[in-house]
Amino acid sequence: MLVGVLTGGRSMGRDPLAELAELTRSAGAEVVARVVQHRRAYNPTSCIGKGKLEEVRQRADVSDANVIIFDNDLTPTQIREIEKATDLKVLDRSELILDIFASRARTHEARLQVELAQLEYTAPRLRGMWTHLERIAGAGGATGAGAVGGIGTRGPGERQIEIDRRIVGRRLALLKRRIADIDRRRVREVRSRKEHFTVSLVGYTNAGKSTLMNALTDAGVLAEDRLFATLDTLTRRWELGEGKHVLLSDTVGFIRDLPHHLVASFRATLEEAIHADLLLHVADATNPEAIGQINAACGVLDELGASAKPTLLLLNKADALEDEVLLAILRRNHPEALLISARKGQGLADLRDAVQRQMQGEQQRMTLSLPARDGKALNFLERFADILERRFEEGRAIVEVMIAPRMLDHLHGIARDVRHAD
Ligand SMILES: Nc1nc2c(ncn2[C@@H]2O[C@H](COP(=O)(O)OP(=O)(O)OP(=O)(O)O)[C@@H](O)[C@H]2O)c(=O)[nH]1
Ligand SMILES: [Mg+2]
Repeated sequence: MLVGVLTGGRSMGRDPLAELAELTRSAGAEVVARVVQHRRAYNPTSCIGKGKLEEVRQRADVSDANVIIFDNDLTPTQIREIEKATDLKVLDRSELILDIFASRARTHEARLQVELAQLEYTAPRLRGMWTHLERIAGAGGATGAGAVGGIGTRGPGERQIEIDRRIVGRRLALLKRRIADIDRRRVREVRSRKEHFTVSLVGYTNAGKSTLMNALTDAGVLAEDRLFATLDTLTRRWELGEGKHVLLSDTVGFIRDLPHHLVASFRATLEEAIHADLLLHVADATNPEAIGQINAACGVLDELGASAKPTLLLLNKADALEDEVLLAILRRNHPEALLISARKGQGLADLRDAVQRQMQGEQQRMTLSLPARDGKALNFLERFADILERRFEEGRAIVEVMIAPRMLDHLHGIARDVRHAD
């Protein structure tokens, strides 16, 4: 059973619980009932009002629901109150997202990241429970587990609290260490691709990133109509023609109000996107919430420190567009955006041109002189720069090239004797 509380000015489009229903379906559950309440503010003790809580209890009973999912995040007190009143398990939106991530995590890295996010999210709740237990245990006069109380206040419950707290603390520290290792390895890996132009697919979950990845490369990644189908990062060569290529990465999707811990935990996975030369922001132009989703994705990029990257917006699913008005608004807000269909291959030639222009945009014209025998360096120029003219003089190759500053740095790294001849 889904419950949504619409507070103050928060309007959530036509169907306020559409996304929560999608998340629920993606988690493998079936929605049997929905309740929406308009309130000025959340009720601090039970989120919804007292009368509404009774209605929720009755509706849940009639529809045979076995879990209640709230569209907003709940405090430990609110969860306790609602569970007490309804006798059902209560989840909030963040927990539901974390649950989907946990069930989807396949790689070792993703599993560690999800566990960290889950522990970080639940630890304060456990703490809430602990203080509750502490109050019971400490009724004899002590005020906390660590306080020096009178005889008899250090009951078994209290000892358990300390043990649990230490176990969670140790596990958190271990996970953080392991993830830090992965982070460092990722950074090295990403840096080692410096001589390639890297492009990352980013955007709201279910926008069609993986479908586009498959259309552009032969990655064969899983693409399906579920939220968070992709949880890790995959990188493949994308041949642009004329011997040019870029490295294209597909990664985990974004969602509005992404649990903060999840963003932090998935930094390693998102490393590729953070360091890409170009971001392709994929948006589902058929979704009534497209505008909000584009803004939410921009918000996450901002949080990751990647909002200043060169970005190209792709309005995807052009083959299934129905809402002319929405499209007109999207085009007016983002005149530079490309309209594509990853499924039908529509607009992909334009996309390729745009990426090529972006690649060339950073190139500068210059004349270089290097030893004619340095096959490695000449080969590098053939692959990663545009050679306009080439001649040989006294054992040296004089080449006029269009080359990106990054590539020039790399050339200096692999060739011993490169001189600027202009
Ligand atoms: N009609 C239509 N459907 C599309 C298009 N591109 C993707 N889809 C569908 O949209 C759904 C989601 O596609 P994915 O490629 O898995 O989306 P994603 O952005 O990778 O999603 P996550 O990995 O979950 O973040 C799938 O059912 C796709 O078949 C398109 O151009 N047109
Ligand atoms: Mg995907």
